[in-house]
Amino acid sequence: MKIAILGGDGFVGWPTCLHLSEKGHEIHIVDNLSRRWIDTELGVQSLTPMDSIQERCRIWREVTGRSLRFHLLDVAKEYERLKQWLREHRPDAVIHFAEQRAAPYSMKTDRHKVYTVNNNVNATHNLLAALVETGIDAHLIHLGTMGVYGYSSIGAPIPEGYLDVTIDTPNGPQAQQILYPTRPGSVYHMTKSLDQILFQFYAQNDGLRITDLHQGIVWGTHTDQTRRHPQLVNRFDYDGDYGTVLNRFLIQAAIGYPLTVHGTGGQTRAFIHIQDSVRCIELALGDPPKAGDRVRIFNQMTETHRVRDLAEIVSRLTGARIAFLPNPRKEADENDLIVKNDQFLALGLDPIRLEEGLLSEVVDVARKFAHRIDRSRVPAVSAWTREIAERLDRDP
Ligand code: NAD
Ligand code: USQ
Repeated sequence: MKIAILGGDGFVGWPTCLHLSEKGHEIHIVDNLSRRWIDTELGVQSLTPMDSIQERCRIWREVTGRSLRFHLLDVAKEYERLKQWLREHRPDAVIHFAEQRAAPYSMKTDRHKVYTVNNNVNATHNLLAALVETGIDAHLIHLGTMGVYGYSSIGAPIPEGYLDVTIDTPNGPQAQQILYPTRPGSVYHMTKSLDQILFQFYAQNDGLRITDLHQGIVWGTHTDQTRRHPQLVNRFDYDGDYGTVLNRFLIQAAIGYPLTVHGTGGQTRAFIHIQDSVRCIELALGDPPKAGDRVRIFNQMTETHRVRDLAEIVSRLTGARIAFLPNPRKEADENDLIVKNDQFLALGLDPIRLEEGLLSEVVDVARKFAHRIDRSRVPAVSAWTREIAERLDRDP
């Protein structure tokens, strides 16, 4: 297949490009490199030393003989160029990662909120409108988030996207399936909730074939392909805005920084290893919906953990100390989380468990590159509300 990978220079995008290229697909990376610019804005860098995208593609060709083509394009701002690009290349599938993905970055200031909404909603809508306009019947796979469901404890498993409800009508009760009600916890998560409505409309109105992957927090660094050459290494974010919780705990342990648990650490979240994330995308690619089908939604996660339990696991492995800090976010202190992921298991996913991979991440990655860590960038300082910001100022 000819596959366009929007956001293919990012943390999940890059290993996906390599994995699908190795499977023999023709890969086109479309990215505006905004993530690299945001590193510059924040004064941080990936834990792992990343080469330019052009150099990464050159090395992949040298190692495997396969080519990856890179196209510098802003999917949110350059609608006409995007349409032209699609007309010219006519991909069989489009994988859409091209959004601003950090909740803390999306909550930093009003400017960051506006940027995140403009970038994410326009990127998704531009793509949908351009697919309809060009008449390209590509399978669109979008990376969404488990966070659209919200994290209140309801005691029942979260289904894969749709909820069975019964509505009382004058003619008696009517059974319906509706999109699971969204309850986003940040401006970033809100944009993913808006994406869902855009997908629903374009699938129903224009017959676009869409798969939305509601992904949990991705941890780890390497996949089989990124291991093949030091210059193919994946990015690894550890700073207070982009670093996700488990990857942050791993580097904190490596540099003797107390593990930064927000609040009581009773927040339960869904997780998936980067290798499984890439594999799930391949599985979804091989099982496209038909025109006229509703949006297919998969929960792309393999296990759930409470934040303080993760800290304890990392502490047991490494001897790191745990610090319970005031929470900069507005979120439930404690929640349960039960998630259905039957569809990927049925397609053959054999998940990598946390216990299998953690030690090698600490030793091979976090400790190897520990000298590149700027300790001053570790604290999470983006506050969800003015009141929380004032409280953190008084009691950092
Ligand atoms: P990332 O920030 O590392 O990568 C996103 C890529 O998209 C970057 O290379 C960036 O330059 C590019 N991009 C952003 N806006 C663009 C635009 N307007 N035009 C072109 N390119 C643009 O993020 P990631 O961690 O690889 O996440 C990829 C996707 O998966 C995101 O949509 C995210 O919401 C979702 N996701 C990520 C995680 C996670 O833990 N990392 C978990 C669940 C879902
Ligand atoms: N947390 C800590 N300490 C830290 C960092 C985070 O206790 O040092 C806590 C947070 O308060 C939160 C939880 O850990 O309760 C998860 O935070 P996170 O930064 O790891 O994850 P999140 O903000 O939810 O976002 C990440 C990705 C996002 C993706 C989402 C999937 O950045 O792109 O959509 O995970 S999910 O969480 O399932 O919605």
